[in-house]
Amino acid sequence: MEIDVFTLFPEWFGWLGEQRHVANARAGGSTLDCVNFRDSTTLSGGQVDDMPFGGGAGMVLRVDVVEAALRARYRLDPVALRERRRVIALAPGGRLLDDAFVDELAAEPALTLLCGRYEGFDERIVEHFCSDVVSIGRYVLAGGELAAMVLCDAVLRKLPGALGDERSAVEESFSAALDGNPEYPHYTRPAEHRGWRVPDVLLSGHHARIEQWRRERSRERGERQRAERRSGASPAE
Ligand code: 6GU
Repeated sequence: MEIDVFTLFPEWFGWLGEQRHVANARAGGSTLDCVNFRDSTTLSGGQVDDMPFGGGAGMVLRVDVVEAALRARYRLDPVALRERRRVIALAPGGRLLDDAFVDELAAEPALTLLCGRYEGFDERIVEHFCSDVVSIGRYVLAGGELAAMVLCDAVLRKLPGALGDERSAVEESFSAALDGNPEYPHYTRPAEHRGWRVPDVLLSGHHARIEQWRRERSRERGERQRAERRSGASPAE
């Protein structure tokens, strides 16, 4: 997997690169590179954004600046780029990232992530250069960088060898192995703390019963989540 992140704050991604699963993914041949929009802008003073036509608060990332950055990186008209690799704008109104979408992206050979700041992107960037617009939730962040890091974290940990133990990414929350339900509860030592006991079945050594207990707890949690959504605790997607 080759991931290029276009941002005004490439140094923020240093932290992400230090995470073990990201380092493991890199050791396995994946790349995570950052490109600063400012490095290729032809505007004076490193300008990358401008005031919105029609008025309003905030600044908008310019289409010519993004075009120059994509051209410099790929030596290609960016209109043709999205036929070759997923080009993803991070924006709060985009397609919600969930486990199935993460799997879809993890199967791609290459991703390009565009992080907007301020009021976001000139719409022509999305319309002509992007294959997708992705959001990590129905709330607004000050910029796309944290969302891009969330996406990279979630995608890179799915790659073979990223996690120490290959089973970790198979039977986990929202995976097909758990029918899309959240993960079952985990316990470790001590077996009792302040009278709070670990469920006996987990100490029994009886693998079939443990498996059945975990599936039941996972299904229960899923049912509770769905009931909460129906009752308006959070909107159904
Ligand atoms: Cl992808 N960007 C911004 N700015 N805010 C968000 C988001 C993305 N996803 C949720 N909120």
